This record gives sequence, C-alpha cells and structure tokens, in this order.
Amino acid sequence: MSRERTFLMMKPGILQRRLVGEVLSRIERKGLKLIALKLMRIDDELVRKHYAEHIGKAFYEKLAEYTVSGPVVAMVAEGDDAIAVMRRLIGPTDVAAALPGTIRGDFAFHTRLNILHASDSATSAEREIPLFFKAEEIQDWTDGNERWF
Ligand code: FUP
Repeated sequence: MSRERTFLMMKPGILQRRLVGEVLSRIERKGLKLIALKLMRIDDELVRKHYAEHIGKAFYEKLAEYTVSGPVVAMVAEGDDAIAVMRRLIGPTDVAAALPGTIRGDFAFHTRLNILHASDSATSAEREIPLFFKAEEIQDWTDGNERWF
C-alpha cells in the first residue's frame, strides 16, 4: 500500500447533467482526500497533451471535441492506493461492462461520454497533474488520520 495522488477530471457531461455533487460525494464518501479542485475550460492544446496517447486513433477527434465542448472539473485526490481505488470506483472504460454501483455503471451509457477521467498509473498521474495544476494550487493538508496507518 502506498500513498498516491491521482488526477481526476469530470467531463462536460457531468456539468450538463448536474451530476457534479453526486460524483464528488462518491469520491469523498470513499475516503479519498481532495487536495486540488477547479472548474475550468480546456483548450485544444491541453486536450492534445492530456490525450496524447490517443492521437491518431479512430475515436480521438470526437473525444477531443467532446472534452472541450464545455467546462470540466479538474481535481487531484490523495490516499492509499488512490489510483487503483479511484479506477474501481469509476468502473471500466467500456461502459457496457461497468457494473451498477460504479460511477460509469450508474451514470454513463456511451463509452465516449464516460463522464470521468482518472489516472491509470502513477506515471500517468505524475504527467497529468502538472498539465492542469500549478504547484501552489495543490493543498498539502492532513486530517490527522495518517498516524493510524
Ligand atoms: P480511461 O482511462 O478509462 O478514460 O480510458 P482511455 O484512456 O482508454 O480512454 C479515454 C477516453 O477515450 C474515454 F474517456 C472514452 C474515449 N474512448 C472512446 O471514445 N472509444 C474507445 O474505444 C475508447 C475510449
């Protein structure tokens, strides 16, 4: 088990469908600690950097267009094994395989609109966090519980 930071991004559909509070509450209820959060608009350059691994794939253009189509909520959450915990909470990329009880299982019907991004590895998190946040936008705080672990 290791203390990790993960980058999360609610895509425009979450705001359009007024699901920000619902999704945020699931992340907090699980126990992840939010250390950065902002409502922002992504431009074409940032979407290209964020989804660099998908450039050239058949779905890339529509994915990029969708991601810049409205504001997003960018976040950094911290916790033990935060990357794997968040991926399980969200459910698989293919929404048809996402089980009820997961965020994608409960709220996403199309894979392209699968509503929430979460880093898939520590390497991805290290690359993604500075794309969206300056160091001073990240709050390093403790709730005191760390001493029990
Ligand atoms: P994830 O890390 O679960 O968001 O999955 P990926 O990085 O593989 O995919 C990034 C985004 O591309 C997803 F949000 C949805 C979109 N996508 C498609 O539209 N079609 C696909 O076949 C795969 C992914």
